Amino acid sequence: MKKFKRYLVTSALPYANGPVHIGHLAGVYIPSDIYVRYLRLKGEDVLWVCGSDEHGVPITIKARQEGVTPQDVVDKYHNIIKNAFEELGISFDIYSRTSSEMHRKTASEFFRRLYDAGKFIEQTTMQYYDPEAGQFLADRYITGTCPHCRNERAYGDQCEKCGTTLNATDLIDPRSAITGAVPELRETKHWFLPLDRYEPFLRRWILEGHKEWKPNVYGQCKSWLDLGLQPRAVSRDLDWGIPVPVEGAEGKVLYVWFDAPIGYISATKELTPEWEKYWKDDETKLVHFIGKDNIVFHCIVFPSMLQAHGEYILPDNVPANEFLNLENDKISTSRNWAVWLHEYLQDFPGKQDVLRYVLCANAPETKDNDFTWKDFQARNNNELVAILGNFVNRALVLTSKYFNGEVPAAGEPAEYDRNCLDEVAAIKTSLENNIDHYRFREALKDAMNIARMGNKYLADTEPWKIFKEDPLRVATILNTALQITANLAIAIKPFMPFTADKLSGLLQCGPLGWERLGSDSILPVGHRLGKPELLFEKIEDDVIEAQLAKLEAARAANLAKEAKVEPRKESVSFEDFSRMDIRVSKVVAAEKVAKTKKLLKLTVDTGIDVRTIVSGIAEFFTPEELVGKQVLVLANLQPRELKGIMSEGMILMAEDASGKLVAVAPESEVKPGSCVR
Ligand code: B3M
Ligand code: ZN
Repeated sequence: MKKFKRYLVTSALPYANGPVHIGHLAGVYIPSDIYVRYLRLKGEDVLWVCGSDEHGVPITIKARQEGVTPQDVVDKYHNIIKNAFEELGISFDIYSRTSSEMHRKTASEFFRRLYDAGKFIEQTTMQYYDPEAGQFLADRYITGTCPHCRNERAYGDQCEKCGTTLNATDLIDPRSAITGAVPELRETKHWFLPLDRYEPFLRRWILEGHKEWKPNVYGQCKSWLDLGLQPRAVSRDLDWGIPVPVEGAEGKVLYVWFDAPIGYISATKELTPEWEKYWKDDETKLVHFIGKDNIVFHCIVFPSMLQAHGEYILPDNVPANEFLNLENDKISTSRNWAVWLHEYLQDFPGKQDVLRYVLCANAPETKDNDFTWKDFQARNNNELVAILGNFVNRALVLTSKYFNGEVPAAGEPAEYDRNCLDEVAAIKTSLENNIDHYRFREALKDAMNIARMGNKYLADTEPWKIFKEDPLRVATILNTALQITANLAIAIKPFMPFTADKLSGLLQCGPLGWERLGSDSILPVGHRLGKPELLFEKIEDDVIEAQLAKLEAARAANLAKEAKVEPRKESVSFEDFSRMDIRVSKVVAAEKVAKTKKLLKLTVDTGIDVRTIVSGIAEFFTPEELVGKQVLVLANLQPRELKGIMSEGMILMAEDASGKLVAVAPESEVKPGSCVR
């Protein structure tokens, strides 16, 4: 591996159109935080930049929905996101935003330089225009019927029902989502980055030069390149964004995916006057942490922009992760199917590291993974409490009990003691190798293996059984266990910084640098330890059930909202169901109930008998059209009196969200009295 002088780490800029959820964390922010904390512990020169992505159509849509300005939207979410990251210990050197003046200036200059050097092509294309709103429509602002699945609510860029990528002009019956008007096609001029011209460079740089990239990243790049690249528009007709800095571009802004990655540069500029060292020197290792949906922008588009510019370095690696699902379903902001970071922090105060641990242990590094609350609970209880917490607690409590909380002097070490301490040094090598190669799950396992080993060591040596007859041996065992504990305080630090600090506090040892990891004598003899305290606590079932109930509520609300249907009712047993006596019946007579608007008095032949049923359907059916019709009747409903008439049963009807009723009947003529089950 090439040795670099310094590091510049970037993490995808979250869209400020909603809060951050566990999918973002597991995919991008937790791995990058681990990576950067590790580099810092090693004393490397590293900068880590991030910020909110505040342009783009989704933000204007959100603003319209909420009746506020786009600036209001980004102000709101920028703050929520920034604060939540901070509380989780995500340790960016700067968390900036793309609505900043510095960014406007940087992105404009970038565009202008490419423009002046003739790196863009200008093209006039036909685009949908809303004559009522007086503006061109972004693809997301056009809805219509999907030509593939006939979904009537498809968008101009995608049908969310069948997942097909669409062009706005593919839609049947297109409508403007702003005014509902029928859009018309009009000419509009845009600037395009001719990606096809960068193909040879990209092939050389990625396909030949970066075979070490993760297979999912390399594979995606290869298939893009093999498909052949097309020029890509870098401007849009929109009134939210960075104005295209050339004459005759009124009403046009930079495409969000053009300006957003430049945000990494703007943020670095804001952070340090020495920013150029990090962006323009080959001895800087640039690493982009992203999710898989951003691969093409970071591996193909942005590098082509950088190449076109000419002064900047290219990323050394782009360790993109796959997606995290939640309880077996795709995480979705619009469907509120997510665990939101700011809500987690409220619901689980002080448990930042539990989330950090679970999301790293279960990170979607090579394939999509699933987060479940049961797994969250199990990992907390069986791993953090039972392994890490338990070992540390035993070592500290025993030392406090037998040696007054002072590190005892070790006698002659047994082979087992030696092996354990040697093992820590071996684990360090593996852990470093894993982090260096972006394998954070494995690295976390390595760190936890130190605790596993410590636990086993105490269980095998049983110091509590031999203290009376051999206190010297116990002194050696506890010295060893405490050295292992101190090693743990270092090894877990990139992953669980809060716990590492707490543990250092319990050990009263101050901050320990990475170079101490693997040492057998971190804590000197006679060193006074703090009072033992538990590092983790068990998470009980009711806490998990409350989270599951929250998700269930989101699911029900979605069903009701999206499909305009009632949420599912509570389960019934088969026995409950079979107690209903539902019969095909025939209406033999019908008349209006006097002085009512809604009621009809029906005489029906249920096959068992001919009876009277009063039904609230007069607004939807005339008596005449009902006579002779087959209907379904709940025949064993307790009779009740309505307007002085005894009603013996109920006619079953389908009712839509608007309250409209439609009769339900067998498809063909069936003998009255036939059962429905
Ligand atoms: N905001 C997309 C996303 O959050 C986008 C990343 C920009 S990184 C320059 O998935
Ligand atoms: Zn479709």
